[in-house]
Amino acid sequence: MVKAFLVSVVLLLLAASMALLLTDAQAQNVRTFTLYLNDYGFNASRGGPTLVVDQGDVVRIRLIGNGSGPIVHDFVLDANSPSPYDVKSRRLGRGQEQVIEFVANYPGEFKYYCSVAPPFGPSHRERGQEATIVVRARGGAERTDTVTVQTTPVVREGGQPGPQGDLTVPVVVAVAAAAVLGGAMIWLRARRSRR
Ligand SMILES: [Cu+2]
Repeated sequence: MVKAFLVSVVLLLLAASMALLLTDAQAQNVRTFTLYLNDYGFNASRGGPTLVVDQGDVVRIRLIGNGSGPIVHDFVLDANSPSPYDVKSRRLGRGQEQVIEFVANYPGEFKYYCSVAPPFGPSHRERGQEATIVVRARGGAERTDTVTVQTTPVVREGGQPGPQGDLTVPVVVAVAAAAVLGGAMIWLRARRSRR
């Protein structure tokens, strides 16, 4: 009986520590921004806000197409910025949305811009559709892992953005439930064998 109780306690502690580990792995900051893709700026008719994040942050940007008529815009942070990043959204028309996400692994100050350029006349960037992202360096070794870019599907106006892929709560609940169930089974078996 006492043994069974101890086993359940150990299992519960195990579940708790796993939960802590999971939380720690996700302690990475998520920085969320919303940018309206206007003609010819971000949240503005020229230029855009300076996005400030810390190295290692997850940068999550909700992009909302807001061009006039058939004009589309995008969000690009790549070699042409210039930068070590390779982030490129879809080209969004008015009312279309996309959430892009990447890890700000490289510190520095870079330009993000719209890469749309009509067959003639100035490109959107030449019209002023660019702004600055600052990635403040964190102490310690510089990270050089590959930048990961995740994007949700384009959602039409009035639609709902795709579900966020945060599994912390379901995983913790599942592990805790398994521990409790395991403990109960061991306890039941111990009780039965005593009879
Ligand atoms: Cu544009």
